[in-house]
This record gives sequence, structure tokens and C-alpha cells, in this order.
Amino acid sequence: MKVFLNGSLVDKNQAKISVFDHGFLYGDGVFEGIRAYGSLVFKLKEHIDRLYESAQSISMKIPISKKDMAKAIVKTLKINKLKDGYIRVIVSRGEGDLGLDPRKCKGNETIVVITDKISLYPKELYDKGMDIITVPTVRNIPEALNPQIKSLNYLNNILAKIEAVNSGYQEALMLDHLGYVAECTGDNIFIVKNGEIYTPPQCMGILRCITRDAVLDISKKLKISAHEHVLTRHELFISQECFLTGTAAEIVPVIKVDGRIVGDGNPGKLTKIIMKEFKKLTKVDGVKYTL
Ligand code: PXG
Repeated sequence: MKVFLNGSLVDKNQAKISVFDHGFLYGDGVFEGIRAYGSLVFKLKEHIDRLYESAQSISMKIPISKKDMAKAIVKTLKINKLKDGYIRVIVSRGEGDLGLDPRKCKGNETIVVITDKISLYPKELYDKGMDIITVPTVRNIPEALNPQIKSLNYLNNILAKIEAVNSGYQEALMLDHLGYVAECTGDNIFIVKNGEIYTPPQCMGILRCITRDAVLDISKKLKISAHEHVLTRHELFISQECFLTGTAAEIVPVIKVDGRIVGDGNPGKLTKIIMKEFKKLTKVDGVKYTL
């Protein structure tokens, strides 16, 4: 497997970065997780735009243009002969010294693109549905570290994941500091009530998510009313359907929240329709390449 590292395609075992890289030392950097489906990089423009926005927000200049970033991603997929796969783009502040000051990195940003196959959850969860649990760790407050920055510092989400796993669950529901529903550790949450869809608004301290936006577009196309609305756990407990969305996760039905059975305990009707429509979208909405 080859990895794109600062302009060169190098063997996975040779793809090394400095221990003084501030991404490693401090989590000072940004990343994206993208998927390719049948030689099409799904929503590539949206992912690249979000990557550059995250960088802008942390005052880091990505030293290549968006166009060259897109080329680097496609090139890495091609050299690894991947038609379907996951793409991880990482841009860190680069090599500096010990000490937080980003000026010490002198514009040495490190750019890495890794591609590989992934499946986030076991296949049967997509057929049978998932059981999730609310964890004590709340989502970062926007005033401290805005969750809209897809930064290399994912400890907030990892702590929540640890709590879910320790309790025997695959995924954690995270609330915001006020107790409202925010998102899961790597996916967004939706519910269905009386044939309408609800998801927490972006201002609730969640990442601006690409699969979430795609699901909102799908509901518009299918003329299903969709609302970005503040949600409490109570709304989740009394919902008729629930599902999670994310690039890595895709769309996963949820059948239990904190021990409360959602709907009839099976993946919901609208959830299944949206899963089908999403699959269709992944075949058309993106940047095509040939191997
Ligand atoms: N919420 C969070 C906190 C995320 O990190 C999503 C939702 C879904 O967003 P998209 O835009 O993908 O629909 C994410 C997605 C990884 C990795 O290792 C990336 C994410 C989550 C988990 C792992 O690449 N990001």
C-alpha cells in the first residue's frame, strides 16, 4: 500500500513523520474521512471544503490548493487500485519544537493521504439495528473547542467511545453541555416521529456533516418533512424510528436508546427507504476516476 506524504507516494512502511510533528505532539491539525464507491469519490468537493474550513479556523494554511488536494486523493486511490475504500486526509501543523507555539512549525505542514478498505460496524447491525447508550462525557463546548473543527484532537469522542464500549455498546450518544442531544462519537443522529424527520441543529455544537446534509437533501427529494430541531433524550425514547449517519458508518438503524425500544424494535420503514436512496446517491454524487 502506498501513502501520499508531502507530495510523494511512498510505501506504507516508509511513510514516516517526525516525532516533533505538532499533530503528534498536540493534536494540532485537521482531518477528513472520505469514501470512494465504484471509482467515484463521494462528495469530494464538500469534504475538501470542510478540510480547508477546519484549517482556516485553527489558523493553519494548507500549503497546496484544493485542486491539488483533490488530485492527491485520486492519485492515492489509483496507485492502490482501490475502487471502493476509505480515504483519510490528515494535515498537521508539521514539525516544530517542544512547546505549543505554532510559529515554531514555520509552515512545515504535513499532508498525508491514506486509503484503505473499512467497515465501521458489523454488517448485521445494518440489517437488525443498533443499540446505543448515552455516556457521561458531553460533547466539547463550542466556546472551548468547536466541534465544527474536524481537528486531530478527538479525545472528546474517544472518551465517549470508551464509556460506551465499557458498557458493552458499539456507539455512544453524546449530549451537549446543556443536556441536549448532540451527536454520536463518529456519526449524527436522526429520529422519525409521525412521518417527519428530526436532527439536532448545527448550532448545537456538532460537526457540519456531509452524510447528514445528504440525508436532508434526500428527504427534500422524497418530500418528507425534515427539521433541524433541538432534541432531548425524551424525544429519542418516544421516537418511531432512529438512525445514525456518517461517512464511515454510512446509515445505521438504531433500535434501542438507553434501554428504551424505538418503534417496534426493528429498523424503521423510512430509515430503510433513506438507506436505499443514500446507496443510489453514492453512485452518482462525486468525482469519477478510472483505475
Ligand atoms: N460526527 C463526528 C464527530 C464525526 O467525526 C461525523 C459525525 C459524520 O460526518 P460525515 O461528514 O462523515 O457525515 C463524523 C465523521 C475517521 C473518522 O477515523 C471520521 C469521523 C468519525 C469517526 C472516524 O476517519 N468523522
